[in-house]
Amino acid sequence: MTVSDQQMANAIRALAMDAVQAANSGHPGMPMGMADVATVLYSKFLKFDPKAPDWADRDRFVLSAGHGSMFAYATLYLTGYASPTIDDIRNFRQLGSPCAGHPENFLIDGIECTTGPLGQGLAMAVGMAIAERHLNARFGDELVDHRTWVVAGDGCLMEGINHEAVGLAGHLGLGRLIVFWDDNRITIDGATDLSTSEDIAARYVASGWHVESCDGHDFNDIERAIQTSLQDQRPSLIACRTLIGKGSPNKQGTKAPHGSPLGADEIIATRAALDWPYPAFEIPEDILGAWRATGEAGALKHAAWRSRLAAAPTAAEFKTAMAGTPSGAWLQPHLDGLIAAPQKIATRKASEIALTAATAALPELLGGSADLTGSNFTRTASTNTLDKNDYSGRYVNYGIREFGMAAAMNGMALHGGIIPYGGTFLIFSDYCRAAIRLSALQETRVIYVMTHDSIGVGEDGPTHQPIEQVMSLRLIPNLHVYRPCDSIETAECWALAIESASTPSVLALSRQNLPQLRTDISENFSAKGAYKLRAADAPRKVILIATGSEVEIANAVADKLEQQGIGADVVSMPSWERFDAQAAAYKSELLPNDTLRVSIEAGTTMGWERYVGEGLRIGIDSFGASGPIDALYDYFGLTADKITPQIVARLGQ
Ligand SMILES: Cc1ncc(C[n+]2csc(CCOP(=O)(O)OP(=O)(O)O)c2C)c(N)n1
Ligand SMILES: [Mg+2]
Repeated sequence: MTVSDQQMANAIRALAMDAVQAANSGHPGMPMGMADVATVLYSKFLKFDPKAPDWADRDRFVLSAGHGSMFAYATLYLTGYASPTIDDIRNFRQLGSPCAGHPENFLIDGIECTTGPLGQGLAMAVGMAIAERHLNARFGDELVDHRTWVVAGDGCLMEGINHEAVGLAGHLGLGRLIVFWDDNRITIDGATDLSTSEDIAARYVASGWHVESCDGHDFNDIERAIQTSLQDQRPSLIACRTLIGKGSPNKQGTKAPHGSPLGADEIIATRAALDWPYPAFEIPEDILGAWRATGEAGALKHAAWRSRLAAAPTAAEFKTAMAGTPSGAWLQPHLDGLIAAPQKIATRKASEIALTAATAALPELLGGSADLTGSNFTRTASTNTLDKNDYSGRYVNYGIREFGMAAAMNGMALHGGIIPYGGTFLIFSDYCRAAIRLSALQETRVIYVMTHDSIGVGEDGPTHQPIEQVMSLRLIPNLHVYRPCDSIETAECWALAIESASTPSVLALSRQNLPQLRTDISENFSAKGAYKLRAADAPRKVILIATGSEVEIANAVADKLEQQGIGADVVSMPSWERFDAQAAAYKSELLPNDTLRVSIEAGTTMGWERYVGEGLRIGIDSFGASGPIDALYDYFGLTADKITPQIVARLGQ
């Protein structure tokens, strides 16, 4: 007997309701509602090879409605990926199971990105679609020719980031991006008309999208909507009218199945309604066989692609790009040039000249800025504009969309073949913090170029002066926060950010000019996170620890102390995270407990206890103020004249 689409879809429904019931936690409604769409997508359209989840030219599938994670686990299992296994699904949401509450890219190969924070999945998919077009422009249809598919819920479309992502995708004409909207008109609190009256289709059309709608429970209609979308040059939104929890006779279409198990009785009723008499976690062989067969077409395409790659003149270049192991050879000649002609420049300017060298050497670097190109200095001679007329460009004008930019960069990094970097003011890191957090969690190599990193911004005033941002970014695990003090450290930090394949980086860069303090380039000292930039002359009584623009001030303080016969080391600490990772002996030698330690950073002092203990913490614990830079540094006490007496007084106690 041939297996029907309905039976295939019901296999997803059964796995979803049974796994959530077993865990006594989870979201059965979304996978049950979208099971029919999943069946059409996987059996007729998605290009995938379950045996090769990392095949570079696979279609990307993003479950933006990450709470419906059983949708992803069920489809991956049914189509025959090695992970998850049926036992993993039995252990849904249990500690150690790759079938975590929300899909996590680092737990399962077939999961393209980590989703759950609503809206970000779709926004990452925009980045994946940019990456696909860019690499297609670079390597041609032979090697890069795939689509990006998304399942998003009402929540994903309601979030603010959706406006940024949709605006960007429409502007860039990303026609290979197809979003299924699970138009079930239900969210947690109840019907969507409790909170929205928006004409979503009209908004998408106005943003340059093609919009289609279908009955999400009619296989033919779903197929028709997809076919129509494939013909359109614009990105597509397919509004799939569905019932949340479809199949559950007493709960479908209500808020009940959104985030709770159906319950034992309702599961019995649902089995009867679906004509699914099989025990929990048992998929009849013929139905499983039909699902496994959906991967066969992709496997053939994969084999053909491999032959094309083998014959392609650009094969080596393609493999290099996808491997993500960029050469660091650009750094040394760049440093040699800086030493030969020291410059007093802002670290944002130092970043530009480092980037000029790096982007010339590394075609994987793809930059952009959230409308602050002329301030972030993120564009170089090697990075032409990427737009819908020319995807070969390497510079995206993201517009004033910090969150959208950050999420898109996550998508590009996850896609592979690209090392994305993007600029904004450090103060607006808060606008994209949720995506920075996902960079760190997902282990993506995204480089955030965040300039105007302190009160050094000057006249723009407290709205534009970061106080707590540097410190708060240091709180995020697996994020490297760099605050380099001069052009040498800036280049070193860029090199570290580029080579850190599974850690995102923030480069906090000054607006104001800073002297080149480093003379020794025998080693990338920034890699240690902190190092002795200058050793005490007189017997050492104090260790000054500073970052970024305040290293210059620490140097001036050391001069004054030495004049009084007080020896002072100056430690530059461009990265806490890297310093923390050093051996205990290195750390205790650089910052011994028995010496007065003083931190100097133009930002919140909370946290510096970690390195100075009971010592002095010089910083700013209020908002900034509007005024010329020198007046501000004086007003906030960040001058050698104001810091030195405090140290002398402390030593005299
Ligand atoms: C940014 C964010 N805010 C809130 C939540 C909590 N949350 C999870 S699902 C959900 C409702 C989503 O509704 P919808 O997308 O329509 O999903 P459905 O109920 O249809 O499955 C909410 C508020 C979240 N995961 N992410
Ligand atoms: Mg909904």
